[in-house]
Amino acid sequence: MKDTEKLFELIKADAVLIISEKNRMYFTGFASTFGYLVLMRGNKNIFITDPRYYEMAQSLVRDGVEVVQIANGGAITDTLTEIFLQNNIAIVGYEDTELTVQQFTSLKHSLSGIKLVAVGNEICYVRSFKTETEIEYIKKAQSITDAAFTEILKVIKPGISERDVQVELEYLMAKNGAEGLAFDTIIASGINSSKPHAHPTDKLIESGDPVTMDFGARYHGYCSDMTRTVFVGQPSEELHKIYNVVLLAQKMGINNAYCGMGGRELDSFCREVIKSNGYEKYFVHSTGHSLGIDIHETPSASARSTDTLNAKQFITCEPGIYIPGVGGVRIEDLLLVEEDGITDLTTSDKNIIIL
Ligand SMILES: [Mn+2]
Repeated sequence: MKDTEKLFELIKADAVLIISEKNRMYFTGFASTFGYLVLMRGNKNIFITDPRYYEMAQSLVRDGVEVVQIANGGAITDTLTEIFLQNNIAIVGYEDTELTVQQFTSLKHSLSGIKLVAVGNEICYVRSFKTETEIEYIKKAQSITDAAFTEILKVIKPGISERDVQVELEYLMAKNGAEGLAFDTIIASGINSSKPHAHPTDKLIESGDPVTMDFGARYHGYCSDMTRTVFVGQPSEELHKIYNVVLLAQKMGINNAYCGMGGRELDSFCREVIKSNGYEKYFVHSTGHSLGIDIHETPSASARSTDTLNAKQFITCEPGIYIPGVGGVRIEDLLLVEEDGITDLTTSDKNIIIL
């Protein structure tokens, strides 16, 4: 659990209490719907869970995590208080980015002798640096996504509905090894494609339609994310032009990306191309985000980002242009930042595809 050492370097607390499902999964390597994890300095970590998970957790948690079963009928806070007392814990970090107000209030009430300090952002920061295993999971998730894209191209034709494309695409990801979805699949055709996060509808795809597909697979709990806009039959001159501008913007971002650059800098490489072609007001979202257990993690690439893109971090590059009543185009690749450069993990073709 090297990550806990990194975390304790950033915070002033004797222990950190992890309650959220995703952070528990991150620090224990074990997925469960119930549990409390106490991280302590010196790589002493205690995972408290109930009989549904106790036996399984013992064999599946990472090294350095002791599994404790909550006393039958006992309150979790009694177990926590005991652990804090035994280990001379006076200051406890909590996940301010994850807890509900109710959870926080109840924690504050039941752990009255303990000083609680917010450490949510520091946890996000530690999670943003991926281990080799996490990188492998994300690469695999992305390769599943690319494989599904190749196969869905055979399915898309005039007369098929957006919903049917969604279902087929999700099936293809599952067939290629996805254990689930990274997020709700976006399929937007024709003028629906001007809505960046459109939900798939029963609309039938017609000749000349752009079809934007934004989708991702989950593998060992880790996400992938990619977007392609393809055309069914010849697009209008305007949509063809928009496609070329978005493609140029995306390539400008990827080709100029480097380890240590600002997220804002990556955004501006893409945004400038769109701006110089007169479409600035139609690029209505940021350029990219990282991912991991969550589909959106830090760092981010936007005009307001203060993040740096460091080695072992991911970033998507996904500029888009959306014109209401006309349609939209988005192209998204997933990039891995490493000391010696950037790797584009998305292998699918992005030259204009006309089916
Ligand atoms: Mn994305």
